This record gives sequence, structure tokens and C-alpha cells, in this order.
Amino acid sequence: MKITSHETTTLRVPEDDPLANMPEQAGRTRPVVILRLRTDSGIEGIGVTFYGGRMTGSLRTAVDELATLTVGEDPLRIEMIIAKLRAGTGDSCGPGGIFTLALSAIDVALWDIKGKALDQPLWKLLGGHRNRVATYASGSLRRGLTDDQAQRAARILVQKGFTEMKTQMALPGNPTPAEEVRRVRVVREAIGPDVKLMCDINQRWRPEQAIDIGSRVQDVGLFWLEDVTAADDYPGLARVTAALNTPIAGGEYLWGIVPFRHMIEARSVDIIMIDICRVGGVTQWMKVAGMAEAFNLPVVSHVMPEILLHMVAACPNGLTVEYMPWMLALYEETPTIDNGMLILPEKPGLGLTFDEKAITAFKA
Ligand code: SMN
Ligand code: MG
Repeated sequence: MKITSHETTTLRVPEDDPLANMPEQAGRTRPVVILRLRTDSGIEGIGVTFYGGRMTGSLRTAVDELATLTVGEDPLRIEMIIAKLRAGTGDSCGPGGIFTLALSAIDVALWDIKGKALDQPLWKLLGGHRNRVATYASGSLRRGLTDDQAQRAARILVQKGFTEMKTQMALPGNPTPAEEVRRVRVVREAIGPDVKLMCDINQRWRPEQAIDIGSRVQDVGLFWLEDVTAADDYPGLARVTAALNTPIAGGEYLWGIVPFRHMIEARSVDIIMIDICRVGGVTQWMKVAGMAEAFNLPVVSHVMPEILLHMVAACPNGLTVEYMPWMLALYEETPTIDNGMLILPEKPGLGLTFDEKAITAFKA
């Protein structure tokens, strides 16, 4: 089998909140690049990437330029293709930035092709550890909401059957520690003691703030506190992780696989979060998961649950899938949730088909 052609499209995908209908800001959209990679056997693989922001035109061009280099190659030889793409950019355009975001789309499409060619769903090709996987609602309980909105949204998520959900601290403005603490307490009050509650700081605290506010919320029983300070401050993170009983999660902002080694060696976090676009695709995601397993650390996914459930389910140390619903509307059908657990699809590859009507509607 050989790759014959590719097609990219830039979309503006609504960043609304289909889970609780409590958007932080109505009408906001996110630029996304989608890829279709075609082969001479008729099999087409799909990929998705983002985080280009105002440079999304450049990201799409990067995907096109890299995809051109794959034409004529055997799509099943993924590491060979990755090496060719790195060499094609003089081994100098990554890992931080657009090269890796573009590589990710291509790698995802290659794995989709491999699954379809072998007639197996991706999670089985990658290890197939479990066929149902824990998931948490994300994107609904964001820091821009009022306490009342956050409580109402949290109750809706519980009614919908979610048993895990994520909120945020580092509230807008210049909140006092007491105001930060109040937000997680009111959410906990709304959902009761048994729902797992995560909380994302998105790198907005200094280490000593993280220790201060983190200690004040220990009795809330958070499942994890995420990105409590600058993502590459490995010793700062380690200080917070050592000081708090609450597990600390991090990793979504790291590029490629090597920084995870430094983060893990410094004992910076208890839970490794791997972003598929920034790590460089499925191939690199699984390498980080293996590295984490060797250090007795669980891994969790970041965004795009319809793709990431395959990886979290595949590996023995996969903990839970972030159910961030922004991209669900791109597909005809996405994995279902039963009793708070995502069900792994039996269709080959990613098991996803673009909804052509939605793609047309979102075209930038
Ligand atoms: C997040 C950051 C950027 C895009 C989407 C989501 C956030 C998360 O950090 O973990 O959900
Ligand atoms: Mg996060």
C-alpha cells in the first residue's frame, strides 16, 4: 500500500459547552486543521490538529508540506515516515511548535490507515488493555463562571451520569486564596462526596501559592490538581507535589517525549497528562505512557476523547480520559458513555467518520 494524496481543511469549531450548556463565553470558536490522507488501496486516514491560534494558516501549510513528503511511502511504516519528516526539516523545526503539531495530524492519520488496513480498532493495535475506560466531564466548570453557574452546571453533569468532572481555580481578576477555595467548595457541595473532582490551574500560580491554596483545599478531596505552576519548572512542581497530599497532574504543555523524562526524573507530578498534538501523535503518546509505567505513574489524556480513548484504554497505566467535547461535532458518530465509562469502538482504526455537513458548516 502507498500513500497517494492528501487534503487539509481549516475549520472554526464552536467552543461551546454541549455537556452542561454553560459556556464561559458564548459564540467562541477554535481554529482546527483536519487532514485526509489517501492511499492506493482506497483506505483514507484522518487526522486533526490545533493550538495554531492566529498561526493556524501556517499550521495548515505545515501539515500540507509534511503530508507531501509522505506521498509514495508505505503508511504502515510509521517510524520510517516520522524519520523522513524530521529529516525533511533538517531535524531543526521541532519538537516545540508547529512541526510537532503538524506531525501529530499525520501520525494520527497513519494509525487510522493501519487500523483500517488490518481491520482492527486502534486501541487493540496499541495493546487493548481494556474495552471500557473511565472518563471525566471537562470544559463545563470553567473559571469564568459564577459560583452559581458552576453549581448548576455541575448538577447537570451529575444528572447526565458523569462520575468524574473537572473545574478550574486561578479565577479571573485577583482573587484572594479564600475566593479560590470557595469555588472548589461550592462545586463539591453541588456534586456530593463521591464524584471525582479534578481542578486545573493552567500554570497560573507560583509554587508557594500552589502550596498555600492547595493545602487549604485538601479536605475537598480533589482527585488531582493540574498544572499548578509553570509546566517546565520541574523542581517547583516537585516542591508542590511533595508538600501536598492531593495528587498533582501535569504534562499537557510539554513538547515531544524528552521533557517527560526530565519531569518524571524530578518527581514533579503524580499523574502524567499527555497532549497528543504537542507530543507528536499516537506513536509518541504511547512512548510516554510506557516511560510513565516504568516509574509506576498513571497517564491521562488531554482533549479529543474520541481519539484519545484508544490510547488510555490500550495501556495498563491509563487512568481516565478527558471528555472535552469540542470536536465531537466533527464526526457522524462518537464513542458512547455508559455508567460514566467510555465504551471502546469495534470499528477499524479510529472508528470515526467526518460529518461532511458539519465540516462544510465549520469551514473557515
Ligand atoms: C485545556 C487547555 C487548552 C485547551 C483545552 C483544554 C485545559 C484542560 O488545560 O486540561 O482541559
Ligand atoms: Mg489542563
